[in-house]
Amino acid sequence: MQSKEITVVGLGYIGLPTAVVMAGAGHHVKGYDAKKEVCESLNAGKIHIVENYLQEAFTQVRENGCLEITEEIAESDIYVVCVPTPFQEEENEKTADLSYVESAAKEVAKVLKKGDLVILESTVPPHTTAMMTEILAEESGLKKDEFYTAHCPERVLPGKILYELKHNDRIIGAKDPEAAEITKELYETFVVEGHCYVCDDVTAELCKLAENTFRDINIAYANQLSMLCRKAGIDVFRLIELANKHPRVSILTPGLGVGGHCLAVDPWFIVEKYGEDASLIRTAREINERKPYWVKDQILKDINYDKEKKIGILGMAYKPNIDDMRESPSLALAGALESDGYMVYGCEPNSHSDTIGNIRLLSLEELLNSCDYYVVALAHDEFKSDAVKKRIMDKPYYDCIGFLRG
Ligand code: SAJ
Repeated sequence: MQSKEITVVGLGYIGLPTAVVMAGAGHHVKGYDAKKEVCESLNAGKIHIVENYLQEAFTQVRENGCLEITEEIAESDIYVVCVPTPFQEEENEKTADLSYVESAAKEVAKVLKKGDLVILESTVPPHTTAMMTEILAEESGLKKDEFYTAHCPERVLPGKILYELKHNDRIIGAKDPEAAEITKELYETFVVEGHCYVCDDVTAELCKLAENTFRDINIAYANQLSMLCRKAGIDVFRLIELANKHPRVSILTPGLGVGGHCLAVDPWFIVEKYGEDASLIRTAREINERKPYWVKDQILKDINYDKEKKIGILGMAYKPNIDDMRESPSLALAGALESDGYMVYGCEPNSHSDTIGNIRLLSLEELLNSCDYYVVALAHDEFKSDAVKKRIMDKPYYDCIGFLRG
């Protein structure tokens, strides 16, 4: 495929690295974000997220002139939509908030021409690609068969995004097989190791949700085991280690809960569509959501409900060695302790803030010096030295992740 004019809509954790990788593959990429401050920071040469090797790769494609940052959606042949799809909560039901997809489609429609291709990368409930196609047609005045649309859900792991963008297999779904083929050709220009598989749009939408739900259910199982083992008075980490010696068993690791914008969100998109038929998926989500509150109860028993005790949480992000705190179970735990009147502090070496909501953040040294009880939530590199582990074990603690074992 020759080099293309591509506009990437949304320059967050997925859109920015995708724009950089596409530009690195020789396409002329125009990155657009609705947040002015994001465009300003990028135009000043500085990326606004923490991701390994991304700053260097960004600087390189900017210097080569392959990536422009624009404050309006620029006209192109191909549009790649990478906007957030959080959930919204109404009457205890969680449903996908598709407002960003809708407004991105309306913006793209303003510049859409015959023969253009619009690819949706955001994780979405089934039938959203069809909805996006409707909006594009309505707003642009083009007929649905005068432009192409496809869904190619992102599948990359934060921390390894640049590597995984080039090495992971991709699933490309479109109602029109020609649209899927054109999208496949485009992705094959930068997916150097993985394969691109084509299918219809709804299969691609559900495939992405099924992947993250698989992981969420497996972790829910591990979290449920951790609660049972506490009752049984045995070490869940040893139990899982031994169970995993079986050639067909691979239980994941229990933790304080499941966070992030993917596993903690995507299963709800299936529950939203299929209700009771998705009861296992709902139950797993509920177990993982409840876990920080269960841990809170264990901590309170340990400190004998003493409100004079200072509780320090090691790790506030949603997983190790990143700064992303979306849906972080550490925030749920801290918030619950704080609203019950307990003194709680966090330590997050990847954040430069002094507070998160009402929770004060301390340096590792300050937290280890001032708290009476520690909660080990994440295995950040900064916590891994023997000296730090020893200082944690000198006081009472709750180790959610088996960090201090052996
Ligand atoms: N976690 C555990 N135990 C484990 C593994 C993870 O408690 O054994 C927790 C983590 O601490 C974290 C949460 O699960 O709170 C999610 O972390 P993760 O590393 O499993 O996944 P994400 O959310 O960073 O990225 C996932 C990936 N999906 C799968 O592995 C199936 C990634 O490939 C997707 O691209 C990403 O979701 C996404 O954007 O959808």
